[in-house]
Amino acid sequence: MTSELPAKVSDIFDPTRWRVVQGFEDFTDLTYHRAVERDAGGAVVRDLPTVRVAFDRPEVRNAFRPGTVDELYRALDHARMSPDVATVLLTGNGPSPRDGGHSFCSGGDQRIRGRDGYRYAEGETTETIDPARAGRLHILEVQRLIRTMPKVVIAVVNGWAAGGGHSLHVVADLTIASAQHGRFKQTDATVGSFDAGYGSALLARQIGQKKAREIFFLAREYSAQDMVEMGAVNEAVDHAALEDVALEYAADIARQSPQAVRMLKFAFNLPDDGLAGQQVFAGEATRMAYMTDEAVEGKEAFLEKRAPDWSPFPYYF
Ligand code: S0N
Repeated sequence: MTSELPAKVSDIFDPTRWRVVQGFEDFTDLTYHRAVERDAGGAVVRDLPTVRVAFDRPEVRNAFRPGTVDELYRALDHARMSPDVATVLLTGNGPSPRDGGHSFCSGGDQRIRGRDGYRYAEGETTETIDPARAGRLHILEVQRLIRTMPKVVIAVVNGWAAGGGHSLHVVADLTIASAQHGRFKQTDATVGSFDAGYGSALLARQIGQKKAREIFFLAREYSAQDMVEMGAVNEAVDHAALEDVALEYAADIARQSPQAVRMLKFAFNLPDDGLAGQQVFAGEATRMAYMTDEAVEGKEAFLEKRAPDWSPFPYYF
């Protein structure tokens, strides 16, 4: 396997612990890495079950534009479909080369927000924008993917989590934040937008109605420790150790049964996700049922054009 080290993409990124995921070289707004174990010579000896997806626009506090969201969806969907990936670390590269500012994600790029939604490029107008793309809030598709993917998604908040970036940390399964640079601010209402889905309602489930309303209505700044105390962040850790701690979380997750973890994730989601949550949970239950002799008997009876024999299968356990 390769011994080539990836480029250092952030101040706390340790290139010896990662390799670039092949097939995503066209990314401009994100980086996508796979955790690895290397031997003493630096050669990769094995992949670990963790990936790192990072916003890579630190000069604008890692704001996302539509192309960023496209890339984010592609990386997360690749992680979703990779059978040997248990955990996704979602984070931000940086700090900013312009002013040294640290950021996880500052939400939608306000420079390209138009009356009819986000434009794909600066300079696009109402007349030139592709009507199929105008007004798309497809960050919400990413939120749903994070919510329904059968993996644990950890928001590794290395700096500002603002606006739609704040909502991404809310929808992630776990959040670890830099004690020094992790900062949280829900600016949606300040700029005339509002995440009326997971970003607000799920936050209220997590920390209570009064605190969630305070965060949205007052748009104040909160530290990582404030968020730990509210129950919105699992742990505030020393900035330099943030990604090491995230990898320790991932190692603990990898020690658990994959099936148990995904059933638990879907069970945690279910009460807040209504019928959509029930569908995701039930889909897994059906998949597991297909592996039983009882379900096989139903299928085989159909193919053999006979009545199924349910007699070996109890009505009570
Ligand atoms: C993050 C903040 C608090 C950091 O402040 P700080 O450290 O003082 O840095 P700045 O000097 O402000 O920023 C440094 C440079 O980065 C640019 N920049 C920062 N954030 C953005 C951004 N989001 N878009 C574009 N540029 C950004 C600054 O302009 C500056 O560049 P220069 O020096 O050239 O001026 C602070 O930066 C801040 O408050 N940022 C804005 C945060 C914000 O309001 N985000 C948008 C909130 N809304 C959404 O995210 C909506 C998301 C969405 O798609 C959605 C989802 C659900 C429902 C609806 C929607 C919807 O679209 O409405």
